[in-house]
Amino acid sequence: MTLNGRVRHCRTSLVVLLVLALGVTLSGIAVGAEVKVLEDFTTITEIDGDIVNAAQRWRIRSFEDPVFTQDAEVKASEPVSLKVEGVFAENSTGTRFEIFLREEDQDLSGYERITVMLYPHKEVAASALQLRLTSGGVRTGFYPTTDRSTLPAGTWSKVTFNIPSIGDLDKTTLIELYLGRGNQPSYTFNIDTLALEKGQ
Ligand SMILES: [Ca+2]
Repeated sequence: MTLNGRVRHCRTSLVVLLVLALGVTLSGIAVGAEVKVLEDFTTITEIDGDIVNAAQRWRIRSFEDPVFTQDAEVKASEPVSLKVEGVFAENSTGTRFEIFLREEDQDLSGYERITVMLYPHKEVAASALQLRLTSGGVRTGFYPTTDRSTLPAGTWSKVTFNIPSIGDLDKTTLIELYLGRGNQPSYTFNIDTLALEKGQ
């Protein structure tokens, strides 16, 4: 190889390396969802009856004598999760959380998924979980999880709901999270890390 040939060869190799490095960097940027955590129960300021005030304001419905505990042992994210124990109200088909979003968290525009971490103490079918939103005063229908499996007892599962297309999502005031009762008279679960996601 001539001197010129070697120089050309080196330049070509350098260009190939740069292109490869750029490709790896770009793929690194493309991989990994963008996540905005709405709730991790780091700051629980009040537990009062069926209400929990944390980053968002949570109210549980159709669940008799709910007991809420800050659980530092079982948690998906530090320092605690919220443990929920209760009895399904008579004739109810299940229970639901009404999650009232703080004003600064009401813009869901551009997000694709709502995710939440659940730790059921008895296994639960993913089909028992549903979600609906109220945005700009418009309430959606029920949306299923993207999962079709069973959430096993005694472990954390990430539950995903695709955000419904109901037009403008910049004033989403309420997320409702439903848990069907199945044939259970009572139920215990831990809940943590409610988040918005976009990208893969
Ligand atoms: Ca947490």
